[in-house]
Amino acid sequence: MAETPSIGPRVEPTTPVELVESLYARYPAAVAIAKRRLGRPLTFAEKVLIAHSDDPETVGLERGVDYADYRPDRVAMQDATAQMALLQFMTAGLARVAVPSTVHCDHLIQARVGADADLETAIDTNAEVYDFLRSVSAKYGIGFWKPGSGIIHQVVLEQYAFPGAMMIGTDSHTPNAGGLATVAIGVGGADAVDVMAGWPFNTRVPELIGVHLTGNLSGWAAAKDVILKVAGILTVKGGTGAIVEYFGPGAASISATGRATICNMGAEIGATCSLFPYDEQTARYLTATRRDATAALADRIAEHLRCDPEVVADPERYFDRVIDIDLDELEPHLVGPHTPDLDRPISDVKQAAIEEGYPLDISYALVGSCTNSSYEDIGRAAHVARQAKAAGLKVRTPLLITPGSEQVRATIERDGLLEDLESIGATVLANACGPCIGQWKRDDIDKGDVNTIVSSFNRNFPARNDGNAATLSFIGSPETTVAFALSGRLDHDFVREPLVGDDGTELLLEAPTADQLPAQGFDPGKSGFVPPADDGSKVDVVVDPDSERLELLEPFPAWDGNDYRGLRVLMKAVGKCTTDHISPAGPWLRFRGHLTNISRNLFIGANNAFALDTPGSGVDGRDGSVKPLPDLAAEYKKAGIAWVAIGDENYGEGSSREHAAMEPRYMGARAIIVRSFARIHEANLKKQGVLALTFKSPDDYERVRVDDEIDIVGLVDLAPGKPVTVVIRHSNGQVEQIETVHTMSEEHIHWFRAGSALNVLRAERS
Ligand code: MIC
Ligand code: SF4
Repeated sequence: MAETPSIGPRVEPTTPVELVESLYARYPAAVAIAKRRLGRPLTFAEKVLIAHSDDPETVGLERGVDYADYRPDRVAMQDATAQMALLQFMTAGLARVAVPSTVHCDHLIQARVGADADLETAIDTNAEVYDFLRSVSAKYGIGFWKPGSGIIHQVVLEQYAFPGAMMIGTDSHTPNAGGLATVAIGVGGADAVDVMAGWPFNTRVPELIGVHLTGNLSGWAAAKDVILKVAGILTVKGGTGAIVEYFGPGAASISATGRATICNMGAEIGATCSLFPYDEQTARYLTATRRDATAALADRIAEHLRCDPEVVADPERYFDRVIDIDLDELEPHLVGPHTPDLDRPISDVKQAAIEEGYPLDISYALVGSCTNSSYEDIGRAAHVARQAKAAGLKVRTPLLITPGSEQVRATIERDGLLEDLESIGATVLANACGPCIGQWKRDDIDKGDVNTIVSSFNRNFPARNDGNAATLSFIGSPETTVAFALSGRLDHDFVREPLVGDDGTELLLEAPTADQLPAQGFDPGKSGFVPPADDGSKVDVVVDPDSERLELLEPFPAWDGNDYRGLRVLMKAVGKCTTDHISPAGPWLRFRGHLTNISRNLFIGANNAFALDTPGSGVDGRDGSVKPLPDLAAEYKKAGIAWVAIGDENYGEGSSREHAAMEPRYMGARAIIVRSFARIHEANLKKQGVLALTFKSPDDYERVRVDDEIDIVGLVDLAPGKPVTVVIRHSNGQVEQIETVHTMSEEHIHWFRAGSALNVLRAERS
């Protein structure tokens, strides 16, 4: 492993051009080696991966099989995940981070009245956490972006991403930077800690899904509709373990920020990341964001920043799967409720809403989030607003707008776009995640009220935005969202039917148009960047032992060398069990730096097969009593009873939050056994020393009963590719033996034995 750097990497508010140059210098040789080894042309993703491999001559190349070590160019963390990541980093005993890293304050700002007041309140209520993040960043050589500077993925796109780069980020929507031709992968904090400590990023070589774009985006169809359509085709697990690469002539009609929307929401299909090639659109965006020097460098190696021509000519030969999308035929879409892959063209929404009994009145419309808050997005939304204003119409549904970054906010304000939206009744919120992550103080409904909301966000899992599982959340583009806000009705097809004002005025909206980039250039607004201290050793990081929001971490115990015997089944999830079910956000974001306190939310959103009437509750295997799952886990823990949790398909879908893995670990889980896992969550469990097992035969899920005791045996012989035997002891004395499989490499098994990956890092440092 790398020695502790005495001088850390340069951390600035943008990527230094020398870093781009030194990476590009590696490309020609690395690409040539991969071509020689594989004996064929390469896709763009393959070029980025090989250029970042630890050793191009020996790195594993077999997709979906080999594990490989990569050296990302940077690490980005947002405030809700950075706390746990940095609490772990602090225990590693390093002086500074080894790779350029930044922290972005965006998740903890609650939307309540409007931008300025909400930001002030956030700075006040989160002072302890912001102070912690600021001082840890200063100490360890990490750049700090203050609250109000914007959502992590927008800031990364505007400042740091560049063509051919590779980065990791502690947030599942990190792939947003794929819009700027960056391989950007969402990870848990423990993965970020490894890279910041100078270790490589180890992951399985991704499979490759190609999306061939033809035609041109036009009319109401927006970039968002491309990914909504792809989500409908691939479903929420269809991208698992794969990079989705977009190519073909249609890409040229999609702006860099539109591409970022598409790549961002690739998280919703489970993709490792998504990627667009470098071209004029990318160069234009780089220039508009004051990075023309980077564009000039990229031009010089442009052939390496896209697929080889043979791949474009015959994609079926080189991708594991190819999807064709003709943009000329794309309609605006709406997805939901409850899952981002329930996809319908707008023309079908009316009938579906009536048939399914969705409430037809829309209670709120929300524009923004990291996926859709660019200059172009707001411009298209504002064009719809201008048409309504000219006809004297206002929104029938309250409309909230969250700009993605301070730069976008300042620019849309200067260019009058905010005013357009405000003139039809919109409220502008702080540059932050806000309602997207449940930081939304909503007073118009009671818990349990069934109601419909429409947003331009990316996730719509139950209870995500407002903590109310009965809210039906639908997702479309920003312009679609504004059009729905104007009619206030889910059964209004705004493409074909006119809006009708209170006085009978009719307005058939024209399809929106807007500039992709501001004609007068971006107004950078107030800079929110704080550089790290020159000498971090002088900076003290204080964690108050009585704090309810921050807690120093104790290492998890190492494996004791014995098989697991007599484990209880804490719960068996039925259907979707996302990270929002395992460890919800919203009010719980408060405790993201305090493992003991946040563990009180463990599984409170889960639908447990043994107690289906009350989500979040479980049955005590000892006496059959029903209680909240966090209480049951705490009682088992107190009694020294270890347990397993059982999951269905795509278990752990959604967020990168490692709390969803650390909490079970802390509360006594030894294994999570599922029909299938989402990628980041499975990696997080392995990092924290929990066995992540998959039923070899998915039907074995049915065998597990409420009062079973479970043994997991043969653990001394745990080996890559070798099934693990699970013995199920039913209370009637019957015993069943089943096989489970896992994706653990030698290294992952080492983590399991040591108790966690962090324990291995600590041991190597000492
Ligand atoms: C999300 O969109 O779910 C989040 C909140 O951004 C998460 C990160 C978190 O839970 O802090 C993500 O996507 O990884
Ligand atoms: Fe923030 Fe929402 Fe984006 Fe997650 S999806 S980073 S919560 S805006």
